[in-house]
Amino acid sequence: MIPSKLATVFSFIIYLQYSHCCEINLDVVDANTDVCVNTPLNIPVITTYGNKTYYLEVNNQVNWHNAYLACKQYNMELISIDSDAEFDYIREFIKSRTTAQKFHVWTSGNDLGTEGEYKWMSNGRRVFSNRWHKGQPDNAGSIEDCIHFWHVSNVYLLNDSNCAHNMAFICQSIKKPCSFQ
Ligand SMILES: [Ca+2]
Ligand SMILES: [Ca+2]
Repeated sequence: MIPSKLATVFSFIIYLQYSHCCEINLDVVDANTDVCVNTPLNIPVITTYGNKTYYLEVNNQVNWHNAYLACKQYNMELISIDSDAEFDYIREFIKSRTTAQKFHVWTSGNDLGTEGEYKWMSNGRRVFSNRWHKGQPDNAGSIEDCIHFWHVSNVYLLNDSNCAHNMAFICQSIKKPCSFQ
């Protein structure tokens, strides 16, 4: 009888452990399968191009690593640019949202893995672009590893810069903003 009672107690303990486990797991699954993007929508900084939705953060300027993490918190990715046409669209979008001089914007492009091999962090693809500022990328001071929209004389083109600098940033997603659904 005693072993039987012990078995009952152990069964109950196992039940409690599994029921606790599974409830938590379901919550995690729900969080990861959101069908829309929860970006801060109190300012009109969202646009779409092709199947992508973009969020431009203009008020919170941060270093490249924190820009990457901030996009993750919105269930998005720091922007990758698949074509010069996409670059031109985003450049005009940035220009339409700010007249500030020297307004620089982080992308996910970087050569942090291997110096001189520029890749988009969000999809691992190599950076092929005709939209570099003249003489860029130059790895100036041997400390420039992150790519941004560089605003010089009202022209936005790409530049590699020190990842520690604080800038605006753009997140992207193939999901729609929740408020648009
Ligand atoms: Ca570099
Ligand atoms: Ca540079």
